Amino acid sequence: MKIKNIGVIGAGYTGIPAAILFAKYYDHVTLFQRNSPRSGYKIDLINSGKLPVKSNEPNIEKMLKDAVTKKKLEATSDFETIQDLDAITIDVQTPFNHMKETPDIYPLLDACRSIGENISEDTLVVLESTVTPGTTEKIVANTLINQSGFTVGKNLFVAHAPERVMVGRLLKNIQEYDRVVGGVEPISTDVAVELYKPLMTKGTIIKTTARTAEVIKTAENAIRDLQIATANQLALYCESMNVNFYDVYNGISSLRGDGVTRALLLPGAGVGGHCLTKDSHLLESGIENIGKFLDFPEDSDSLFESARNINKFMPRHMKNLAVIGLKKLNKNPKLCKVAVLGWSFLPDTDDARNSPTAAFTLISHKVFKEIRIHDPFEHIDKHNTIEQSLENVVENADVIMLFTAHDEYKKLTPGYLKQISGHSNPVFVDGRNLYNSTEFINAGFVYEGIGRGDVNNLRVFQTGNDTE
Ligand code: SAJ
Repeated sequence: MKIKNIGVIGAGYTGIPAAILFAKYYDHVTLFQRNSPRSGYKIDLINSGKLPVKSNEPNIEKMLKDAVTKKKLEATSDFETIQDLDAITIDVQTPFNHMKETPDIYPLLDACRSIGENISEDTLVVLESTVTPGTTEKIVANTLINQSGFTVGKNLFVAHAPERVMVGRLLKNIQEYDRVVGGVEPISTDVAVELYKPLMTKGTIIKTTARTAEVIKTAENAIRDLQIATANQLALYCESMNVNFYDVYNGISSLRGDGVTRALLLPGAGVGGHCLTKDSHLLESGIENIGKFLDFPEDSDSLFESARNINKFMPRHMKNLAVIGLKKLNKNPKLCKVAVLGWSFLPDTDDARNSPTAAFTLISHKVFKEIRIHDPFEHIDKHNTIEQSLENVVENADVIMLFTAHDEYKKLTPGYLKQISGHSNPVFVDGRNLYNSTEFINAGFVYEGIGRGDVNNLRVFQTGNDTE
């Protein structure tokens, strides 16, 4: 089957780079976007060559503009044009409804129905979004079969090829990372492999089944969440035993040899983002979805649930460190002002999905007199005001807390922070081990750092009479 015209459903972080790259190697790409109040604006923006998602990746917007100018890429909300396509990828969001403990499959179902109503014979449909194992067979293939009357493997081909795009590395990853491609049956796998082959500059294609591809994707993020949780749990132990986590980290990392590895990641103020906070839940809901029998005690938390709980605890630990620091100064937290540095969930991006800082403010607004939040990027949040003037946020702050290691925070000195706080002994809580604790302590700060059991319990150095 010759693939010439491609459709991508969903103009988001994964759909847009996919469409841009398909436009480079195929005749034409149609990027479908619901004309919804929240996202409909993207259609005109993309058709004017403008990127609706922030990316500091070089030349991605230029590639979009070129594709649009050459009429190789067009955004639309008209799903009827699907009938003219040879291949379609689905890149809609697949949120996890934490209240109901189930994946929210409505956006995916809506996309499958739109495709099923308009699809022509011999079309390939590939799900790129991250989903619960079993979804490609049970939701995507079944919906398309029921709506189109086609037969998978004969005049309809269905596969899962999970995206591995990362903030700031959207195009690079698609071309250079290995790509897992799994059909709901073998012919669909082969047809889907042909779609991705031209895009792979360095990466190779790993052929498998749709279900295995779903487990690979959700598990690779569940395992990363687990690795971070290991670091966070160990950091809490180090604080308790007056040990520096980073000394332990270096010691453990020295254990190297044939086949010996210890992939320890870093502790921090919390785990945010759209991937790690949901993918272990998606993985485990696969047991419910297609699992036959699970020989594991029903009443005990899985390893991945425990990891989620440890990572979700870290914003609370940040609050506790702030309160501990204030107590050392005999200050009542309810009379104190807190300055938070960082709202984005990762450094140097405006992406704040599942921000650990949001989790912190949720549990802290009744603990302190006032909480002000700074971030170098512009953020709109319905519950919090995020300011871009550092002086205004830190002015008169009893506590300064670092949540996100943005580049621009690296140049801040204890002297400068102390001067704009106006206090002779402010508390500093370092949530990302960004600073030199000794410099802060010698400048009169009460320093509390994640994993810093070696310095968190030092007595306060008084620099002159404390005016508070
Ligand atoms: N974090 C830590 N300690 C670490 C690493 C991260 O606390 O050692 C925190 C970060 O501060 C952030 C959260 O975890 O709040 C998530 O960080 P992340 O680096 O995992 O970034 P994500 O959420 O964008 O994860 C994505 C994933 N990519 C895809 O799903 C396609 C993940 O598979 C990648 O490994 C990750 O990017 C990456 O390595 O950049």
